[in-house]
Amino acid sequence: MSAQSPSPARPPRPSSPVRTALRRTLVIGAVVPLALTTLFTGSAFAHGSTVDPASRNYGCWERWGDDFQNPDMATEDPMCWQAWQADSTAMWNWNGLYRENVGGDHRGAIPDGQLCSAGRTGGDRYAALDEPGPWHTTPVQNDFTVTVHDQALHGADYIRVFVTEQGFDPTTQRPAWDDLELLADTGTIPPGEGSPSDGESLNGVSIDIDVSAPGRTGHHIVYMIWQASHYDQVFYACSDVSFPQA
Ligand SMILES: [Cu+2]
Repeated sequence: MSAQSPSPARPPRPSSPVRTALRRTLVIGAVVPLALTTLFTGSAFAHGSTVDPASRNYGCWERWGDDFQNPDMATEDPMCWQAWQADSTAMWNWNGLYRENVGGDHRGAIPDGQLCSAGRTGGDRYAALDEPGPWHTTPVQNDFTVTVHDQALHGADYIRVFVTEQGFDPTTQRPAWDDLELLADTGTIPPGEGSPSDGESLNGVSIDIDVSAPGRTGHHIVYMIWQASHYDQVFYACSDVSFPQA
């Protein structure tokens, strides 16, 4: 795929198993003031995550951030409840689930069973995100779009999207690397590329990545690795989705 193409149209799907089409939207008039705003509001901790389908901690923050002590959460959204009880800062810092200086060796840096917390980055802060259980799922089709939000216009060396293999059960299993199938790899994304997002906390750019995950039904995990390009800083995210039943 051409990295230079300004066209927002989706290119035809290649026959390669890695089927991805990164939709690029350059909004020249909007990106520059947005970049300045980001720089001058001191958002030193602005990073990002997968916002659609929502990552575990972004979703818990989005659904419950303004009502996180509501006991109804324990029955309505029990995995978020246990995450909030374990460490609320995992939600307040939904955009900060990253590791640094991984040198591209994600497998070496993150043990099996700890993918959702990026190998318990930050100590125990994100550990509850590794817990298997009935996480809230976002319904998707087998062809769907993953939206990653880049708050500080870091850009990317690449964003990779994986989906668990059919047969994996997020309600009882913690994902291991061998449970994942790589389904999209964007290559380089220049800083600021993407589209502005609505929402007070989504003040950077959103990057859409088309993914095709044939053969899946029911609850799965979408795993995202975003290798930011300003520094060796890598963001990881587990998002729970439900594919149509066959
Ligand atoms: Cu950052």
